Amino acid sequence: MAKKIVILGGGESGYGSAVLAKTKGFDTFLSDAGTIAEKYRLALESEGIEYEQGGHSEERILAADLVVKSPGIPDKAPMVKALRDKGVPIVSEIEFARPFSKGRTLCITGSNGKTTTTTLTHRILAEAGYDVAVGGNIGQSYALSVARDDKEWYVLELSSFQLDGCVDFVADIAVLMNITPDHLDRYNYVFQNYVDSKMRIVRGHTSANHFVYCADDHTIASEIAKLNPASVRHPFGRANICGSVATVELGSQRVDIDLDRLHIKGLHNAYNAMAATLAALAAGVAPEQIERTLYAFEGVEHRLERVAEIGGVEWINDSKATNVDSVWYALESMTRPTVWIAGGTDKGNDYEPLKEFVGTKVKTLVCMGVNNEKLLEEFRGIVPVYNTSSLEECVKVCHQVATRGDAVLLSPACASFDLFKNYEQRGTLFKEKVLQLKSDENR
Ligand code: UMA
Ligand code: ADP
Repeated sequence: MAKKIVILGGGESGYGSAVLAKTKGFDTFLSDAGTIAEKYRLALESEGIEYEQGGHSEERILAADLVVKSPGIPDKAPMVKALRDKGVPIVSEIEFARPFSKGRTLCITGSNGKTTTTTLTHRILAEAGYDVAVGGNIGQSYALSVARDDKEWYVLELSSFQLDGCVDFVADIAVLMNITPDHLDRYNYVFQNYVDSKMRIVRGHTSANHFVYCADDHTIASEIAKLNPASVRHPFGRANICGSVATVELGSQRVDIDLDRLHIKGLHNAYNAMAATLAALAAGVAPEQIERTLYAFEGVEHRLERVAEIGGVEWINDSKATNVDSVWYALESMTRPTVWIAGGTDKGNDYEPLKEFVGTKVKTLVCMGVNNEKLLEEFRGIVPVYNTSSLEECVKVCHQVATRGDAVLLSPACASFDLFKNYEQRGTLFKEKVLQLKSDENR
């Protein structure tokens, strides 16, 4: 009899897992506690995959041989607890899909910089002619790609939630960008639990595996000290940078990255470029090929994205900066006096690290959110602070206070859910408003 697989969650991850399970001949059932988005529901129906929504049929799910859990479902969900009590194995989509793929995996994790580094690394491999797909916490799920069109290489962005459900999965090449507090609600508010999750990126490593990591990150440094020297290690950091050149080496290969020639700016992007370069070298890409892609890469939307220059003021969209650490790097990279837009749904932020830039690089703070009290209290008295509660009002104020030579930077340090659907919508609407302003000014 076919093994019974139950998939919990019917989003991108669950849908991909269900297609893969069905393709591989398992008795497949997908269960979603909420409402399955129409595009996935219709796709499940056309694939002939049995599903339920609006609740979990406990008896049927507890009878599974294996459960594949979507990353957004927390361990404290009652269904997950019941499965654990009964001893039913629960894995992530990444763990489930791995054995069905012939491809090698280049996996990137960290609290910040994952998407930029993943996108850049994928592009380097693709432009070098590799048979490669990108996936994981970005774009199409890994499982769906394995089911439909298995590749020789996968560049995977992995979240801590995805790493949590990995048991035997080994990343052929692992990249760890940094570890700073994030998603602590999923880790009992214990930072070390989150750190342990991120360090799973090197689980099972032997001397056949590569580990690329940022040596400047204190948390990573102390975790490295606890590891057996299993994988081949490739640290990168400020020590690699001399003037405007970052030099990285792997074996006999060397790449001198001219930071002035990169479109992506700032120390954090120097880190991202070094990480992508080392990972690509570990995958066997030639230095000249890496350099070609590095200097052509324009960055990813909503990450320090230049929108327009209006009356000598540069407008920048960094809507994806939803925590304090990412904003620290955004402000660090600013070369003009900056009108900084921050605010949204606060995630228990400690704004202290940002104070070194307020009054120096930041000349004015414009808060944008339903409740800006915490930000107002933190920064009032250091620089002029404005309180706005809509995008329209915010852009209008920024336009009034910014003068020729300034930059206006949307880098919110907060989630977007108070005024927007998600960070993409916040960034897209911001760009629309700025471009509207530009066309009004040109009239
Ligand atoms: N659901 C349940 N029970 C629950 C909670 C949710 O059944 O207790 C159902 C919902 O009703 C919904 C489905 O689960 O239908 C959604 O599952 P999901 O939240 O895991 O989301 P997916 O669409 O499957 O997307 C997930 C990742 N989402 C999260 O980790 C929250 C996507 O990362 C990832 O791209 C995708 O799998 C493919 O692997 C997104 C993300 O926000 C981009 N990631 C976080 C981040 O980057 O900060 C970690
Ligand atoms: P992630 O996928 O981990 O969220 P992104 O590449 O999407 O990372 O970048 C998110 C935000 O973090 C961006 O707004 C950017 O300003 C900042 N950022 C990018 N790379 C780094 C890095 N290496 N270290 C710290 N912050 C970064």
